[in-house]
Amino acid sequence: MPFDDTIAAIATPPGVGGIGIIRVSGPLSEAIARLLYRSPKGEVPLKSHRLYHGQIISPATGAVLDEALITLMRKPRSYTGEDLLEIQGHGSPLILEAILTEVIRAGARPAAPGEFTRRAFLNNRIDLTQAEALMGLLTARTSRGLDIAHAQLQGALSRRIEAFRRTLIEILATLEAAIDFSEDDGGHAPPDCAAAQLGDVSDGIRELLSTCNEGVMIRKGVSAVIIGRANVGKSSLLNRLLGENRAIVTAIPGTTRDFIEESIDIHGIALRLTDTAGLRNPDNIIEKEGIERVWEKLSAAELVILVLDGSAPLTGEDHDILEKTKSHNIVPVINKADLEHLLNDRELQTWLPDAEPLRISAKTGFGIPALKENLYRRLTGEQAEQAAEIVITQIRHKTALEKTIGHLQQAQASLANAMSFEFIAFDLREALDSLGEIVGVTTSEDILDRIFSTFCIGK
Ligand SMILES: Nc1nc2c(ncn2[C@@H]2O[C@H](COP(=O)(O)OP(=O)(O)OP(=O)(O)O)[C@@H](O)[C@H]2O)c(=O)[nH]1
Ligand SMILES: [Mg+2]
Repeated sequence: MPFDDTIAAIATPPGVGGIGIIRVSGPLSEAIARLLYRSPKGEVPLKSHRLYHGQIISPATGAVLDEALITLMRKPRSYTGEDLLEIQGHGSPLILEAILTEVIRAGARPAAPGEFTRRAFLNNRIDLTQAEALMGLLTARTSRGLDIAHAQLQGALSRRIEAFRRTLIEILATLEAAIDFSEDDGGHAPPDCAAAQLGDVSDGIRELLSTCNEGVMIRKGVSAVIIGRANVGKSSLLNRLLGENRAIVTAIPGTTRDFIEESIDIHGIALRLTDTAGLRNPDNIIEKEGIERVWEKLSAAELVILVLDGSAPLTGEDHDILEKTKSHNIVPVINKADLEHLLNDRELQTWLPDAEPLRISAKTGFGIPALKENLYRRLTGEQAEQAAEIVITQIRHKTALEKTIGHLQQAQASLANAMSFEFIAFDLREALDSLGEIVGVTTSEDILDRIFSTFCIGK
């Protein structure tokens, strides 16, 4: 889809850097390069995909804006599939703004968020899953998240979806031939292999769907709040999980007041941990404020790590916390396992009949690996760690796959009941459309708007 306008943006992050890059894409790219670029050698041919050193000037005044490197990548071999100009200048916000202003004066317009990638998609350089993978690469929180985004960018998910689509198209072709055939002579021969093929596609899609829960967590991370009464060892636990002395730990109850947030990587899931103020009858207004905020934080957390002190009996404060966290997704832990166990397990069991609290020691590290495993299992369900290379990370993909399964079930039922082939063919076409939404063959404008608006400007 050729665009007749030219877009431009600063592609490097705001602030001071070693270099800064301005990207220009569209039919005016070469003209803009010729207008703003001065080579020390005089007139140069501006060959495609070559780096040229020289000056960027203001055409109106002749003033030198920067010493820079420029590359012109002629279509179709460019990121966007259009003529693309990259100007590498010094990473000064003022210089980059000045160059961008001249680029715009020369006829380009400021690019919208994600517009370069949107053009890459619309010019068939990449499909939609690859565009989403680019975003995944930029925002990955763990190395596993990065691996998944890389695989998706390389087309792993697209190839899987395309394989499903090819099989469905094959079945559809067989059915359509059979429809024509039955019109000719009234024969009605159901293709034997269609049911088996449909079953295979459904199984494959279900397998992909089974990765989604974990995939979304890998992409977005999960929030967990550490709560408990004062002095039970919440900050010590945060430090132990992080492997560094991030939070202040003292023997004085009421040490922590503000939230302290840090992330840890649990099998590729970024768990955002928040250490909180100990919940008790506050000593003063500062502590009171801290405690009130804990209850607010609790309501937004996906996971609650409830810390109890194993070296003391449960207190009224513990009871209060146990009561208030009943409806939350809690992982109870009994800390200070290195000390004599004075907590009444029976009493605790009446509060937590379904849970088996882990005994840990934030001080010695005892039980910490088991706690991490426990957190991971709590998040992903009982399923084993997904080793799958292709992991679904977008709810958008999940929804489309579920719709596909629905249509396939319908088609399978029609086939089993020897319904007319037209019915089966109808459902197969619907299934194909749903699969097509994932890669972008059949995706509406507003979905594209939603996807690309999450990108940064210049991407
Ligand atoms: N023996 C032992 N002491 C611990 C353990 N964990 C924490 N402590 C001690 O318990 C005291 C309180 O620890 P913190 O980590 O500050 O406890 P907290 O729950 O964050 O306390 P507040 O911020 O006041 O609510 C400190 O003296 C720690 O050294 C443990 O596993 N074993
Ligand atoms: Mg603390």
